[in-house]
Amino acid sequence: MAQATTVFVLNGPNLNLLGTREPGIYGRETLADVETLCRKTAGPLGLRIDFRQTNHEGVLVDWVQEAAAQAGGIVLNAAAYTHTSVALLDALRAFDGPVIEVHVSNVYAREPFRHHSYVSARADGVMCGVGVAGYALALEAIAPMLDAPPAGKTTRQ
Ligand code: CA2
Repeated sequence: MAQATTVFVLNGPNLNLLGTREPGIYGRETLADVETLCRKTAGPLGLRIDFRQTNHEGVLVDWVQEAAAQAGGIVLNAAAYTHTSVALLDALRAFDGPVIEVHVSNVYAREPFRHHSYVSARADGVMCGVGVAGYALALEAIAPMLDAPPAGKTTRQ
């Protein structure tokens, strides 16, 4: 049985390197800092978070399927799989709860291949280009969606 107040915070490939390289694009915070931020943000919102990172596409798919049984919502930074993975989109389409897509960098100010997101086709909202604060904002956005459908929507497509 899915726990409505549990949110899976899922991170894709190379995000384990956050804070170690390319600070001009991704800042200096590490993924451990992001997890701490998420936990601090989730507490007052009454959310329990399950924070994970993988470098493997199929593992992300497995986790989205697991979320269907265990979580009310998903905050997802799919990293490079954002721009390539139909498999991830298909998995997200089988998930009934709210999904917020996060990107640390402003992907629209970067290379053209980062301008398309498969995840966005299913996401209820997108946080992009505000640094790791986007994770906290995503949790604030998803909290009220866990009890009610997203504004303007009666059913998900
Ligand atoms: O801006 C984001 O959060 C991205 O999802 C990060 C991905 C990138 O492929 C997306 O286009 C945008 C890359 C994550 C890799 O992060 C690194 C951090 C430090 C050093 C190397 C990679």
